[in-house]
Amino acid sequence: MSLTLHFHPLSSFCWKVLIALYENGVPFTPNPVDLGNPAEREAFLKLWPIGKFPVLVDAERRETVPESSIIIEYLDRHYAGPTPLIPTDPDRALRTRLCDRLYDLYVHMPMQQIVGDRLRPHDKRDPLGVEAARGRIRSAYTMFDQRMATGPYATGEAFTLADCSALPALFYANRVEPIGTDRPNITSYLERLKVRPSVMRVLREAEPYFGMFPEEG
Ligand SMILES: N[C@@H](CCC(=O)N[C@@H](CS)C(=O)NCC(=O)O)C(=O)O
Repeated sequence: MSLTLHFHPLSSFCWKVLIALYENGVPFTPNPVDLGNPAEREAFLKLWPIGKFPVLVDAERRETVPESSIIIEYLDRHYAGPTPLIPTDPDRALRTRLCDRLYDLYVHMPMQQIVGDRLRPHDKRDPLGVEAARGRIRSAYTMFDQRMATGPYATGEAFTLADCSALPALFYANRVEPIGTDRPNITSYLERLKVRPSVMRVLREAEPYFGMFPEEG
C-alpha cells in the first residue's frame, strides 16, 4: 500500500484527513503515533521536525505531506474518488479554501488553546488567553450560523474540504464552548455531519480514546 497516515485517533486535525480518506475509500496504512513515547516521538520528529500530526507519506510518489488541508488537497489531486473535495470551478475552490481556513483559525485553533490550557499545571494556566479564545469561537459560531443559512454543507450543495474541517472543529469546540440553542443552522449542520458514514467511522474509531479528553477543572 502506497500511503501511510501518521496520526492519533483522538486528534482533531487528524480527523479532518481521516474523513477525507474515508469519503473516497482511499486505502492507507494507519500508523498511530504516541508522542508520549520517546522512541515514537523521535521517529516522528525525524519524519516531520515540526512534530504535529497528521503527516501522510506516499511511498510510491516519494512525498511526505504535512498539514491537514494540504494533505486533503494532495489526496484530491492524486487519489481522487467519488467525493471531489476541492471544486473544479476556481471561484468555488477559493470559497472552499476560505471556509477551511476560517474553521481552522477561528474555531479549531482557539478550541485547541482551551484544551491545551487544561493540560497545564494550575499555576501556569492562562485565563485571559482562554477567555479570548472563547470569544473568538463565539464570534465564529455566529458568522458560520449566518453562512450556513443555505446549506446543507459548508459551502453549498456539495461536501468538500470545508466540511472535513468543520466537523472536528465544531465537534470539539462544542464540548468546550457549547454552540447553544440560538445558533440553529450550525447546530443542525453538526448533527447532519455526524451521521455521514465517513464521520461515523471516525467517531466510532475515536470512541475508545474519548476518556483521554481533558474535562474542565
Ligand atoms: N496546522 C496543523 C495542525 C496540526 C495539529 O495541531 N496537530 C495536533 C493534534 S490535533 C498535534 O500534533 N499536537 C501535538 C503537539 O503539538 O505536540 C494541521 O492542519 O495539520
